[in-house]
Amino acid sequence: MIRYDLADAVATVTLDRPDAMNSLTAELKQALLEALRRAAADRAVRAVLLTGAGRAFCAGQDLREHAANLEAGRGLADTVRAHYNPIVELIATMPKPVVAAVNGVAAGAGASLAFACDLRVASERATFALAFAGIGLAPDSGASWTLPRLIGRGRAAELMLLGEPLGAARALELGLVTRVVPADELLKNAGELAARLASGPTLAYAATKRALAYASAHALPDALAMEADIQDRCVATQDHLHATRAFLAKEAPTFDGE
Ligand code: T3D
Repeated sequence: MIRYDLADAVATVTLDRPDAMNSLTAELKQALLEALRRAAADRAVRAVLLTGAGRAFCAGQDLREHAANLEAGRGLADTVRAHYNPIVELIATMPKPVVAAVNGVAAGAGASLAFACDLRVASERATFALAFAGIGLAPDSGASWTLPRLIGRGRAAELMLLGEPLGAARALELGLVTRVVPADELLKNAGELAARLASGPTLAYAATKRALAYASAHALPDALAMEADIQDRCVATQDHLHATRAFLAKEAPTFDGE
């Protein structure tokens, strides 16, 4: 259900349930959470790539399992709190960059997973569908937090209320994705981007994620104070010292992530 591959300091986590468009059962969500925890904790991993097998990135909640829960009177079976929330929080806060390689449709919570990542590379075949309202639900898995921050409240409200799918080209226009590439080049392209990040200043990237998250919910004086604290830590890293020396020596910097 989940494939986990580590190469060149990049952990590639693949949702691998293509017959059901990588829709999320409780078992798959638990496996995804464990794979992400493994990647977050492993110092050998300096970037993460999240993608889907087959023609979908992720079709969101498995609606067959969901229907069975409804019929049995279990409602959501606590999956939002037990699975979706910790998955999204971990993607957003793990101290290393996470890149989504969006290979096909990303619907409902599948779209939310992509939005939680730091960067999104989309195949020309990718679509994003805020499918929640279509089945009488509100956005979850962080979409109400991430999407307005990515494309603005007005656009986010339109996508969420109307639920119409958004193609890759339009997603690029809106700034929802970093780049759009031919389908057969997606993994190579997104993999190269993840590898580039994995050879960068990992601690500074972690600090950048923290600063962005903090600043999005605080006033300027607080954000300035946080930047000062964060910079105190970055300035003490080996990567900063070596990169500064490399600049003065007119050499390309190399970063060890320390
Ligand atoms: O716990 C909770 O439930 C709360 C949390 C909710 C979070 C959410 O994610 S809510 C949103 C859930 N997702 C959706 O509403 C999307 C449902 N799927 C679709 O709208 C369409 O399938 C797609 C737009 C994703 C793709 O359309 P298309 O025409 O390319 O493919 P298809 O023929 O509809 O689907 C192919 C197969 O995948 C099909 O199975 P079959 O008939 O060949 O055996 C279809 O049933 C299956 N599939 C697609 N999405 C899901 C799914 N099976 C289970 N759950 C799905 N979400």
